[in-house]
Amino acid sequence: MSRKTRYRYCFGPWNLSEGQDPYGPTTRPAQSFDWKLAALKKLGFDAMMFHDDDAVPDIDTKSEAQIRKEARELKKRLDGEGIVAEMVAPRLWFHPNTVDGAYTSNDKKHRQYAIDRSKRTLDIAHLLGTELIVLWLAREGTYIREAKDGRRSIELLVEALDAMLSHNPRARLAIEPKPNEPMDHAYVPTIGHALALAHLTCDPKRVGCLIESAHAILAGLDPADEIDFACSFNKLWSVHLNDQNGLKYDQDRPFGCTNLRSAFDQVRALERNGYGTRGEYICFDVHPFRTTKVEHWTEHLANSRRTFELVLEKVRTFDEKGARALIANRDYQALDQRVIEHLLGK
Ligand code: XUL
Ligand code: MN
Repeated sequence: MSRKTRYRYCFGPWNLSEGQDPYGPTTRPAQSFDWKLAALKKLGFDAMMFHDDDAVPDIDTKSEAQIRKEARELKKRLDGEGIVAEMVAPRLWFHPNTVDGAYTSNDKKHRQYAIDRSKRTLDIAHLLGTELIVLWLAREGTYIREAKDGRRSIELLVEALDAMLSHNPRARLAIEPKPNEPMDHAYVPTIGHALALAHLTCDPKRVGCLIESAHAILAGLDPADEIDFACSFNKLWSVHLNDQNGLKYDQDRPFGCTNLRSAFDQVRALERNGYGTRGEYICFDVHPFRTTKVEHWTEHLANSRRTFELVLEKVRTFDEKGARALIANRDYQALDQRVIEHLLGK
């Protein structure tokens, strides 16, 4: 049992976002990386997660030597602050070369760009002291299904993963599936797809996954079941806990704010699987509401962590023995009510 796991917490610089949406500009002024790092420390978080260009801004304009130099400097800064780099993810959805997808672009030169940039991401991660690479396959899919050959796209994804696995024999690739947005349909929409894809690569043991609550909900799945599924393969290497109100755009709401019972089930699944005991972090991929004032800018992160800890208390005080007795008697009606009343403090 992992009853005494001391969870460690993480977020990324993009989680202190400025409020822009497709219909309107920012509502808070841009802040520097230093400000964000100071906020992370002040909130008492343990680690930061990075996109490659969070770690090395304007990465496409820099030489390999310069990228390495800046990554080393960042590592020193993080060490000085006592903050760990949890993972690095290649941001393969901004650059003009990724308009038609990155690894599955129909243009060979653009596919090469994506692979080269991913290799730089592995180098940066290594210099930051982590071998964990997160792959959110943002534009690997289509807007128009006939525009790409689905089977060929899977081959191209495997080629890209193999190139990364060979580039650094210690790197571990955690695929973060999401079923849609920005694409109409993504090629790797669920954890099942991610783990099946792992088995086509040259080193399946080093290809695992990251579960984001909102992405599972967008796929019509229960995030707690996704957690159990991934853990059955020992492949849950990171999580992006957050919340999502139905099948809409990806909302990245504070953890537990929409569905407390689902939050309970997710934390219970993490506990039962011993998540966090092998160095995994609780990462919150949450954003402030657009309406959030500057003076309240970090509260969605503090609140997500506070909710996690309160829900954890509920998980640890749930009458598991009583629940097992109800299950043995197939009295799921009573079990249902017991969970509700436990969450309501009765
Ligand atoms: C997108 C998303 C990303 C990844 C990191 O929906 O969740 O922020 O977590 O690239
Ligand atoms: Mn995420």
